Amino acid sequence: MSRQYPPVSLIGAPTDIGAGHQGARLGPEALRIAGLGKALIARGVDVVDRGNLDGPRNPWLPPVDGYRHLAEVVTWNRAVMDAVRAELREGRLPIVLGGDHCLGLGSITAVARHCRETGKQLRVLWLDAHADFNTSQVTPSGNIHGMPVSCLCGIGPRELTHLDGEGPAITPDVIRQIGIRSVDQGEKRLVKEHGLDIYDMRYIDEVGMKRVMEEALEGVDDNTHLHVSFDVDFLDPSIAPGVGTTVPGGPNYREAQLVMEMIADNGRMASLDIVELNPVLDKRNRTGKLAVDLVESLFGKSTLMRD
Ligand code: EXY
Ligand code: MN
Ligand code: MN
Ligand code: MN
Repeated sequence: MSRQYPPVSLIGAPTDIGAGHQGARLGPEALRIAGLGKALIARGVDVVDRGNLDGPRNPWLPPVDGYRHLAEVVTWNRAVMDAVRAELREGRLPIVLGGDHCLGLGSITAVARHCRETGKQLRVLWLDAHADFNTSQVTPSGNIHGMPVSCLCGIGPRELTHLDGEGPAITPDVIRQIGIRSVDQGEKRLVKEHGLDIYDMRYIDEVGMKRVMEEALEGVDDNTHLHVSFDVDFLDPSIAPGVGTTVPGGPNYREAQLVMEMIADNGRMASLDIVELNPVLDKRNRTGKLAVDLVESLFGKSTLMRD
């Protein structure tokens, strides 16, 4: 028998407001067309698609004081935060369909607050090629999708570090980053300074994905809310070309599959982001379909019955 999952709500956030390429705003539709909802229903999950959130269009302007589109990023993230909060309060498992990764800010701010209110411990798995720990001083681009982790940890503009008016959502010890292989020069210094737990590709190559996941999931128990923030550029570009910021040398299909299966076996995932899918850069929605396939594994699909 497959495990019982809480009811799932799909929340589309069609924006590329934090990205350096346009097209991720089409991500929610690409995931729907790839069959995300149906695949979960086939796994026995109760799924409601809440449709898409509304927000400002992408004005496609250059950065101001180190940030591109800061006001619009704040508006989108408030909408995501409110939507995720509402679902968690109803005991549902929100899946944010991005959209670019700046949306992890709204999503995780809501999750962190829910954890404070319910007395749960929070663990965030950040599956990504990038550390997303830039600041306005060190960013090479001004794109805020390169900054959500630092903002969540309280480093950034007040509008983002205090999105819910309460203060930084998390401390760095809550996060485990997996698949990292692109960290900018100034960003490197910052991640060291703040002690981020990074399982980069070199470490994955040396010890193997199984051990990496055992370490990343250590201590995730019944009192833990596990949030998975899945940036599709985590995957090797040879299998996932449909993203704006490809970086070679990422996890292959089997490694990615194992990541998802081990999260499913752990059984504590209570919220999820799927971000950075850019169908404009994809080939026949191949990356969208792969993301759906991996989400099926996250929800317990495995070759053999293991439970
Ligand atoms: N580190 C680069 C920057 O800050 O511009 C690239 C960031 C890409 C972020 C993608 C979503 O993970
Ligand atoms: Mn809950
Ligand atoms: Mn990212
Ligand atoms: Mn990334």
